[in-house]
Amino acid sequence: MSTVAEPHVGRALRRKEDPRLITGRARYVDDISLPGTLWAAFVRSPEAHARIVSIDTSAANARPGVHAVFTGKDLTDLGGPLPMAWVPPGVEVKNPEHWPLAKDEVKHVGDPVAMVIGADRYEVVDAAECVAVEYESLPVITDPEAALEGGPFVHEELGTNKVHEWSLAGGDLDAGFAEADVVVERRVVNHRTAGAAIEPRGVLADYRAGQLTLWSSTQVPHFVRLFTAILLGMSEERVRVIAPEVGGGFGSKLQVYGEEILACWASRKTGHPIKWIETRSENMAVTHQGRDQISYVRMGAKRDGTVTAFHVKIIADFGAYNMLLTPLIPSLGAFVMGGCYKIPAVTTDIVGVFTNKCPTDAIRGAGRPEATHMIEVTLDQMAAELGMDPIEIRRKNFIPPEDFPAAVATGVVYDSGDYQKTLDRLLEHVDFPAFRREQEELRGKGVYRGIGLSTYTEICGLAPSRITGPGGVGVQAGGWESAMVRVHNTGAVTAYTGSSGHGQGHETAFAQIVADRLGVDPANVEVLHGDTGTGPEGRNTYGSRSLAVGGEALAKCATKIAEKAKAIVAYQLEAAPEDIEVRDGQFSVKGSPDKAMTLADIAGAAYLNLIPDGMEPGLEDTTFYDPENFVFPFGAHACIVDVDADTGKIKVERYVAVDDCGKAINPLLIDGQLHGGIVHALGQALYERIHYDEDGQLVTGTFVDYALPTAAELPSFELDRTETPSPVNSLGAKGIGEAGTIAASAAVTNAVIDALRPLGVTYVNMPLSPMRVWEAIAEAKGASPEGGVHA
Ligand code: MCN
Repeated sequence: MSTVAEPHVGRALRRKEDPRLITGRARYVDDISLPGTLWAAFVRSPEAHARIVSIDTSAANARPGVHAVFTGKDLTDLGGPLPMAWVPPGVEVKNPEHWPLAKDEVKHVGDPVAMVIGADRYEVVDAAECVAVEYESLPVITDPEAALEGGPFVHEELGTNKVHEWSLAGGDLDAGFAEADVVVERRVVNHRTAGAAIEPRGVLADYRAGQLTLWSSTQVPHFVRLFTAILLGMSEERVRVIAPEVGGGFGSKLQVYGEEILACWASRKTGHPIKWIETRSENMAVTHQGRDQISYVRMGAKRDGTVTAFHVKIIADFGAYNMLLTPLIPSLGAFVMGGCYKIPAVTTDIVGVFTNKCPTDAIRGAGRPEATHMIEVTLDQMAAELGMDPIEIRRKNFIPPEDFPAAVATGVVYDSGDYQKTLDRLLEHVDFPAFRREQEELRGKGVYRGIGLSTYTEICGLAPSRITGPGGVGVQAGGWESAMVRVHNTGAVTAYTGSSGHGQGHETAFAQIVADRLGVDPANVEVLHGDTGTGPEGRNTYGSRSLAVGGEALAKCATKIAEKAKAIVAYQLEAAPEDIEVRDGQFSVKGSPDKAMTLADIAGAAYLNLIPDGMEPGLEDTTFYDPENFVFPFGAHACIVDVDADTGKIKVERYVAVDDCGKAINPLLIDGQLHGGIVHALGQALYERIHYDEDGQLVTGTFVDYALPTAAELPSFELDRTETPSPVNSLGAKGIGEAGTIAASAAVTNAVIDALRPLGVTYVNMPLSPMRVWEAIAEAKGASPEGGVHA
């Protein structure tokens, strides 16, 4: 008796991409060499705000091997400044020109003023140091709240530092607060972070015979192609952008960078391929940064813990310019500002501000970690105020499972959810009553142990054009994804996706999806991505969209092929197409497993035209998929910390996470994404901080000052999953790429506050550095000699 093979979807297959990555066989931009390549180096501003009085390039030009030195004044044939693609209807967004080489003024440290082109990688760096730039210093502003009050202005001609105002309101806020017995207000700081990918950015541009090829370490090759074509005045199909192996992006490579445009422009100008590889120092100073929000939050609740209203005012520090999506980022959080709770009135008011710092834009989570931090930390504050257990206040307010699909106050419809279930599962791993007993005992010994929860939901699968289009996501608003599946004569399959993975493992999970539909082994499915020249138009990778949108596009495409294959098999074996099933790696007739064809047999028939009359030969297809809705993953995380009350040092003892991303395609990939995501957020909360001094100088510009966590700092995470399928796509899947980052900063912050309550600490903002925590303890002692708990 034949055993039916298990589907590949749902299995923890090892990553197909890993052998080449861990044996040094992968090809990054810096591994690619073209004959005749010239190197680029940039002269960057040491000043945070200054007028460019003069630039003397003569000494640099005179150096051996230097071919050219370009400044902003040379960019006369560039089609315009760098793009900003969020144009929400009815909202005025101030968008001063942002040229890839500053023309008259520099606005932040690292703003490029000249580009040196030469034959040797190291020579150009030396030559860049010979470019003499005379600056006239201008006043600097780095504090976003002060910047809103008045000058100095980053862009003097605007007469303000305010970029825009944007609000999302649902429900009657006044009524909600009027109904509340208790109102909690806090100032929540979400400090600035770096993407800090392992591979810094890099570009290699080759313009020849009217065709341009750009290799770039980017998450978004199709966006880069579009804007490169526009700015260079080229027809888009003449531009090919290839993202070869990309060593991580974490949002920081969701951008159209000046260096990409300049390399292309200079290649056309000089007739040589142009290459530039970012240094780590440049990466820290000029690759876009993230977060940097100061928020004033207000939550109202009844005595029994029912939350009646939530109001958030966000001051978002955009740095010196708008980049591709800068003003959109805080808005992404607004859609889920009610979290997984049934809050009748939720309002988010956002104001964007220019300061003399590197611009901010999407960093993993992009607006949603900030929103979750606000809700989850404030909910704990409310619980403390009401003398309620943090678990109970959550249970009280969860949207119940029977409400799904659930229309929430912010206007979006959560696709599916069972928040109670993930929390219950979490509590199977973490015995709260036992923890409280242990905590009490330890306090007696002077050990301050705390536990923090974060029960979150997020919005991802960024796509639905019907929503993102009217929302103003610029020229590339169409939020669909494309897929192409080609079955070769041999029965091997090539699957192309318009998403552009850069560490997530698409080649493995997407192969599993296609394999199941076509009855082949995932090893025989090669997944191609990241090259605008090899497949249809695409929308790339960000916003945890690739699986739910790109994976579904591939599923649909493979299903079309399977349908055609069934028709061919039916014709060949004289059966009805509806009687053909994919089983045990073959297309067989139901009830007669011996009457079967392999995919290779079917492809052979398709290419030899041994197919029904009127059917097109060949076995390949293309699909564009635009979902009806976003998807809303969720989960319950708990963090346990010990805080050294003498030094403020925090040790994470345990981190337990139960997540639900709908149907799991590959649990191993999901765990990997969660590991990275949780580390990202714990890193921000505990160690990482981009800090500028009052003069706009970057203080944390190296990995010595910008402390990325390592395995030594953190415990092994304990992960579990529930599966609540999404009704939005046939896979039932939601995204997971950002979930850990979205959940974790609140869990650790709540844990630290929980640990320090006996010392009188009731609230503390990130970064939870030893100094900050020690100060919070000292302040609490000073404010309350008895060490009581403050409201
Ligand atoms: N997956 C799965 N089953 C699901 C959901 C996802 O097996 N139900 C798998 C997917 O097949 C994919 C991975 O998990 O291999 C993540 O899928 P998805 O949630 O769709 O997210 P994206 O692939 O769109 O990745 C984007 C997301 C973002 S926005 C950032 S930022 C980020 C991240 O993923 N940057 C990363 N993860 C990263 N991981 C690495 N290694 N490097 C980065 O730069």
